[in-house]
Amino acid sequence: MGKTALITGVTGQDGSYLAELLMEKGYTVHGLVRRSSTFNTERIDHIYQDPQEPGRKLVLHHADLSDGVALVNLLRELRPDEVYNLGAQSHVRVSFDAPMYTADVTGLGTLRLLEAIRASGIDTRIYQASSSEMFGATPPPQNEKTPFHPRSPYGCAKVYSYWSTVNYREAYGMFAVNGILFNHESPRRGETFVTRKITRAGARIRAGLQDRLYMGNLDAVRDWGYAPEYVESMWRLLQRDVPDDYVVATGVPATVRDFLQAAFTAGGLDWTEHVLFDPKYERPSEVDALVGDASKARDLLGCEPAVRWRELAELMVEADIAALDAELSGARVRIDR
Ligand code: NAP
Ligand code: F7E
Repeated sequence: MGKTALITGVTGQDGSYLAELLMEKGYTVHGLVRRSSTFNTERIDHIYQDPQEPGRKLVLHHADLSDGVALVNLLRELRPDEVYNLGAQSHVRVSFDAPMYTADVTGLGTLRLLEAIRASGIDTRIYQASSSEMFGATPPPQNEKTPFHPRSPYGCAKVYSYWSTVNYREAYGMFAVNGILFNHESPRRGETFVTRKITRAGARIRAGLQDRLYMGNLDAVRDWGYAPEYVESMWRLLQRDVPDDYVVATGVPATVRDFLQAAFTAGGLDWTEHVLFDPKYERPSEVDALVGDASKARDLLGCEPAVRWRELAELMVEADIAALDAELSGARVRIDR
């Protein structure tokens, strides 16, 4: 019998890659989907299986991280071997506009899930999607021993979730682990995160559909990796004999300006002719620099991300150009990278 996994946030960037990976490994994957008035399954449409299909490997369930009772019921019914908690209000800028909602879903949502596991009495392993945003103002390089100093409601909510996960491990002996992942991107990245905003705009400017791109702080330093490689690390974290927390990162810094220049150059454009500043995209408190020291994950898990930020910029621009060409020619666009 193959293993069973439950993924919260299965419709997100990481959830979609993780579902693919686990299905390839023979898992039956259950995905938690929140109700929406429009379809929100675009990233997993290519692996979707109809309920009538015999022996299907991907099963979707309507629930929400704000609904603790639904989580208990789901866990009791499914009894998964592994739970990946990827669901979150994950946008840092938006978390300043919706701090309570972010605290509820990104912070308390994790506690609800941990309690649901405890209340349902099942024996399962849980992965918590912790974030480099927890380090915030603490200068790089950041590793598992670096003190947290979050700079946004999102960062604060993730710190709460991190410590709740550690607490359930210590208090109840639960196999609960934190992956402290630095920024990771892909052609499936949400359109309002900086990398995708840049590569999508590059494709549209190249096609003559827009001329300007308004942006915030170009001096911020990030450590950008490739999402499909990072979801492999999530799985590896749950296969260890002993539960523990790990940083996952490339260790290679770049500014937003570096990424912008690389992406626009790959699209045959000069970014200085198109980019304008709009303070609307600045944050009330910024995280200036995140650069990870992932030596523990490299030594103990064998995680060594290969794709660096420049290659990532190029592959994301290429994907956005191809998607736009397909859209303009009326072909159905499939996000399969
Ligand atoms: P994402 O693309 O924004 O996906 C977030 C997922 O959470 C989506 O499936 C979303 O559903 C779901 N969600 C939102 N609110 C929910 C709720 N109330 N109940 C249940 N599900 C809800 O994020 P991602 O980039 O894949 O990141 C995955 C996780 O890793 C997140 O927890 C994020 O905070 C964390 N993380 C991300 C990065 C990164 O660089 N990508 C780095 C460190 C940590 P809809 O599709 O319906 O919106
Ligand atoms: O911003 C600057 C912005 O929104 C990166 C999430 O996945 O990674 C992500 O959080 C940087 C910031 O990602 C614009 O000020 C400039 O310094 O792409 P981002 P993030 O805030 O780093 C962490 C690890 C997570 O856990 C989060 O879930 O880019 N920036 N101009 C801009 N950012 C945006 N979004 N838009 C701009 O126009």
